[in-house]
Amino acid sequence: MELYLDLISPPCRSVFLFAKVLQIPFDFKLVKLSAGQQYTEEFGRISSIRKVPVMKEGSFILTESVAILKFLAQKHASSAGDHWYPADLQQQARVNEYLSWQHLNLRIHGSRVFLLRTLYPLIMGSEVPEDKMDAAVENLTQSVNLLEEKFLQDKAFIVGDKVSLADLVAVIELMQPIGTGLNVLEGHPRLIAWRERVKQEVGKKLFDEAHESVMKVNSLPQEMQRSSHLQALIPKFQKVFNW
Ligand SMILES: N[C@@H](CCC(=O)N[C@@H](CS)C(=O)NCC(=O)O)C(=O)O
Repeated sequence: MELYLDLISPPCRSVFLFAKVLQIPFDFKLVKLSAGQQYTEEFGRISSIRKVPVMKEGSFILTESVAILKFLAQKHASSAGDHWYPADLQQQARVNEYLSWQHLNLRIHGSRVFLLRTLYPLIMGSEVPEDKMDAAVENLTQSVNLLEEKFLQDKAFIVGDKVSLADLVAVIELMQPIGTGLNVLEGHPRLIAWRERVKQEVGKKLFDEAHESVMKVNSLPQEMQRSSHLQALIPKFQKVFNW
């Protein structure tokens, strides 16, 4: 199996961590987003969507992190255990409920805060407008509150007493704004304790290794500034901020 990844990306980290936890051997194919490698001809042949993660098994190519995670969970259920993506219909529906919700909530708002706090000035050539930043942080705060009140509640994990794909995907998304220095878990002791439980399930060392680049993301603009491709990449990256 080949996985096309850049660990600065939350969906890539979830796929990377899950493959590692399941001990599935794979070739790590780095697609360095800050160098624009998603736009190369070579990567275009793997995925016309030009986003990571992508999984390739022989001639079978799969995009979309959630589809990849479910595929791996179901394929390896006999060795990995059933809890990551339960066969029980109601429990599976709870995992799906979270995975469906997160795309337009924690994922999108966490990414926006991340991009505004890291790349906006470099790409747009100006400081982040205050109202844009305030709105992004406010939306993210609402998502974090819903994660706690609707999805986690007083349970150990989102589905109950066992960790599932929902927890993994939620925690790696939360780490994106946290990497920029915005502690979105402040004042949320239940979420802090839950994140520790999820880390424990994944393995703390592995979890921290996967988050190395996002935890030093504040050096990303300087790193990009040194790239000889920056001027060509700026118009492509500017589209990201047209929301
Ligand atoms: N829905 C997709 C989202 C993937 C995605 O947005 N990947 C981003 C990194 S987090 C990417 O590759 N962006 C490159 C680009 O837009 O140029 C998934 O869950 O796999």
